[in-house]
Amino acid sequence: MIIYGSSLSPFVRKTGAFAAEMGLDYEHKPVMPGADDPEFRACSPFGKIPGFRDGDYCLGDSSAIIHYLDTKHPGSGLIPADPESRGRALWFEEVADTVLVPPMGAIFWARVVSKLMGTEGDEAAAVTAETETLPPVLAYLESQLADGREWLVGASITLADIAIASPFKNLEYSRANIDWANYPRLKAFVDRVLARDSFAPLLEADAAMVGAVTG
Ligand SMILES: N[C@@H](CCC(=O)N[C@@H](CS)C(=O)NCC(=O)O)C(=O)O
Repeated sequence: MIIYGSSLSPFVRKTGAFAAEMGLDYEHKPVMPGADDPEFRACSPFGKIPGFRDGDYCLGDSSAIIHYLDTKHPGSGLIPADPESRGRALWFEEVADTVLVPPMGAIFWARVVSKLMGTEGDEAAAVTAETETLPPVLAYLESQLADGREWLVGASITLADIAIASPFKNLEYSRANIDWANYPRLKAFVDRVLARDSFAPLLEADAAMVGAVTG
């Protein structure tokens, strides 16, 4: 099983951590988005990361990969079976992919990716994301943890936790200006999820790249 893509991508991180939480071994092949490596493009025709290969079977989207793995290896509980919990887990994955990642991406591109690429970052877009787009998302997530729960859905880790925590690593790398005093439960939650062994290999792969730009 191969996951293609830069470890810096929150979508690659989500996919790798999900596979690892399932107890599955995978090989990580670092590939930049849009790379024309034919092996990667056979799995991700539009060049998005992650790409994925399981033998001759290929996929090019994190959610599709995760649902494939969950169906092929049932019983992990990472995507709960009961309808309400399942709906909530998928809801949080969608919030991560479509609501949290866009402002995170603006900040990460301006402060990290642009430096890696030697281009001018759009700092104004980063500040707008930091001050306008991101705070309501953080407030919503804090509210979802307000009853002191450990996990976003149910009594054990699910896709919801993996998906929501993943982009926060990019915000950390970007040294995003977040007043964590306003979001104490979210801060503890993110730290707890990202410290799991399932995230470790891809976070180790980040270190050299991120260290080069953030010191
Ligand atoms: N819906 C896709 C989104 C993947 C995605 O947008 N990845 C970014 C990197 S974080 C990418 O490949 N961007 C390049 C592009 O959109 O061409 C997924 O969940 O895998």
